[in-house]
Amino acid sequence: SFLDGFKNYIDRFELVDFADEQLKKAKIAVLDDNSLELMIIKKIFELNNITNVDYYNCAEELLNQMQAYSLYLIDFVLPSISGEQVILELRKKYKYALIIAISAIDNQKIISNILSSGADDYITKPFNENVFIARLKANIRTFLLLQELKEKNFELERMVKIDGLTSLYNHKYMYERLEEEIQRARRYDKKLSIIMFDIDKFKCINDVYGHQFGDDVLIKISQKLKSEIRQSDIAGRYGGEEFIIILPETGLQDAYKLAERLRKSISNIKFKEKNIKVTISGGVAELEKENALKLIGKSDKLLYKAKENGRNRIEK
Ligand code: GH3
Ligand code: MG
Ligand code: MG
Ligand code: MG
Repeated sequence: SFLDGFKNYIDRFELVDFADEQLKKAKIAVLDDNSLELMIIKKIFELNNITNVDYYNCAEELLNQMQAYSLYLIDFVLPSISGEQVILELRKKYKYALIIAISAIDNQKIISNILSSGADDYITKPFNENVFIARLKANIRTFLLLQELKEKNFELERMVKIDGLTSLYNHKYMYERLEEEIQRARRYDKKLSIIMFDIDKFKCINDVYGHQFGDDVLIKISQKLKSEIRQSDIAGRYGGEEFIIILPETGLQDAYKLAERLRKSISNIKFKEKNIKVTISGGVAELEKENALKLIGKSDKLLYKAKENGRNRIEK
């Protein structure tokens, strides 16, 4: 693809050079039934040091081979199958390929068909070498910008639901997800439990060993948490040093077992340099008739009961 060495290409000046480089590296397929036309294109590419190109004079041959190209140049007027058909087929298979049609000049009907078939652009014959190459580069630039926006958007979507320190889900996500999971549990008549836990005497840990060490404790506990739960369980950082786990299709007893296992394994975490033991207290609640807020309240009350009963324990 055109994504090699991807960085901040919203900078349009850098983008020009990068698109030039990408065109030289790209895997390109050219389809034209006229071998003279193919030779002309080959000549233009060679003069511009663009060498990673395969040439096809038969549409079926291109469509039947397995490898994907970054850029397709497709002659629109072909003997056995329409260029439109070829482009539609390619587009179905390669959503993110750049597809550019080649067509004879001045045929408005053909040009409108080309663009409607899903081609990204068209270049008219006879070719002017400079226009031909410039047109390809311009298309690659647009393509790269779109790729970058897509990547950024993906990262933003991740950021709004993930806690930056621990990489667990954040409060907002956990609350919304709990509402969804409750609906799902009701709809399919399944059990659902949650575990809420809080680090014991965490203020002391911060005060004695420093805030930085406190952050490390939060990270280590989160890693342990992730390694102990199943794929279908959902773990989040609900507040400063408070965590919540949603356990779909899990009843109170199994949730309690998991919470106990977690409590023990967290108390066994070794912290380099500091020979300390960090413990948690937790509350486990199973869904009955309540909504998300009430279910969280139920586990929170049990968590405080665990604190009252001496900490380093789970209540259900
Ligand atoms: P308890 O056993 O009753 O839970 O005592 P505790 O000291 O853990 O409870 P408290 O709520 O008094 O203290 C929580 C502390 O967690 C206070 C706050 O400074 C600390 N904290 C919250 N978020 C963070 C964080 O992101 N990093 C660090 N290092 N500390 C945090
Ligand atoms: Mg032709
Ligand atoms: Mg605490
Ligand atoms: Mg707390």
